[in-house]
Amino acid sequence: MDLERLNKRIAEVEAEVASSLPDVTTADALRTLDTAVLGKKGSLGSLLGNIRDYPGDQRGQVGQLVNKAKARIKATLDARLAELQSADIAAEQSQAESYDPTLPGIPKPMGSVHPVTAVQWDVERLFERLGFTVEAGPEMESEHNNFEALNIPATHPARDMQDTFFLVNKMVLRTHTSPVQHRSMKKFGAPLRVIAPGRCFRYETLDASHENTFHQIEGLMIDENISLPNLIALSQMLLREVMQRDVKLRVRPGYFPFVEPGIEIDMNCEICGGSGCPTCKNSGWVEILPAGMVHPKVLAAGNIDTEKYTGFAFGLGLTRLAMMKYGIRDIRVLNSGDLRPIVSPMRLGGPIIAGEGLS
Ligand code: FA5
Repeated sequence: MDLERLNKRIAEVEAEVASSLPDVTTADALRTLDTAVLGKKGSLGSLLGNIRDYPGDQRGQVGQLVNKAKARIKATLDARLAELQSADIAAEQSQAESYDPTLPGIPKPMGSVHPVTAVQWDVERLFERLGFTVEAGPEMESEHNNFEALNIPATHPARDMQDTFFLVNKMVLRTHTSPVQHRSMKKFGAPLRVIAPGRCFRYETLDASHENTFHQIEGLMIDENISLPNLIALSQMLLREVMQRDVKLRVRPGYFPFVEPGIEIDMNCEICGGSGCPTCKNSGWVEILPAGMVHPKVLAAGNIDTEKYTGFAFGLGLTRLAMMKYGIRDIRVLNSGDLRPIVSPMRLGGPIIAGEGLS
């Protein structure tokens, strides 16, 4: 290429750059153009690659022509880059100026506590005030702790009272929280005040008041001179604390191999006020708090001195109590994933939230 053609080619490259610049709107695109023109293999950069083809006395001139053109193009590209950057800053500024900090925020829905948890907390608060500790036992329990330690040997007909999910290796899904009685006696000895909330599992036919997965709270108090009236007084206190008013109770004899004597404390059905409904199986009463004086065999299995100590135990039906407190007619709502929040405890005369759909 002679010098005249070289000059022409340089002018062409500069014209191409000038015409493509308006379409270059990002720094990345500008870098691509820079490489395509000024890079070693670029439209201008490559002109220096042929410098050896020129006679020796022209090579200096060729170098100068190309390098000066390079400097001009580089200056043009830098100016475009500055333009793009200041446009970006302006865009950011105008976005920032359009932000109005006085506008109200986007409200996020609040989570709420499950009714069973809320009642569990009520019960825990009361018992902690009375000097009880809160224990937890495992949901997967040994047959021994779930039955034998509670005076229910393998052949005892009482095993049929609780439909059990049997696992392998002599383990079961605990059918009640009573195994925590045995665990606590062994762990703490006497005197002892403990409650143990937790999930229980039974192979049940489901209805408005029976679930296969439900919650109980076990209570156990062992000391000298503990008697049944202590238990009944505490039960009244417990239900008053949760319901925030006096509740009509009924006490009747009950049979559980791990207590002697055993009682059943029922509460007036809060759903129907006692007139009868599917939740209370038309009896007007809900079984809520079976209890009794701990059987000496159970105390002995927990290494408690039966000459010195007596104790009472109860197994509060926590899920049913939550139904009574919040006017939930059907127990199945509680495991259904229904996210409606608790509004307020029920007052006789009408539930505030309800498992209306299922009742
Ligand atoms: C027991 O489970 C005994 N362990 C309670 C006990 C403890 C008695 C200590 C004496 C001393 P029961 O099977 O009745 O007893 O259950 C206790 C409470 O759990 C019942 O009154 C009821 O409120 C609740 N309950 C029982 N089965 C279910 C179920 N399938 N769904 C919902 N709640 C249930």
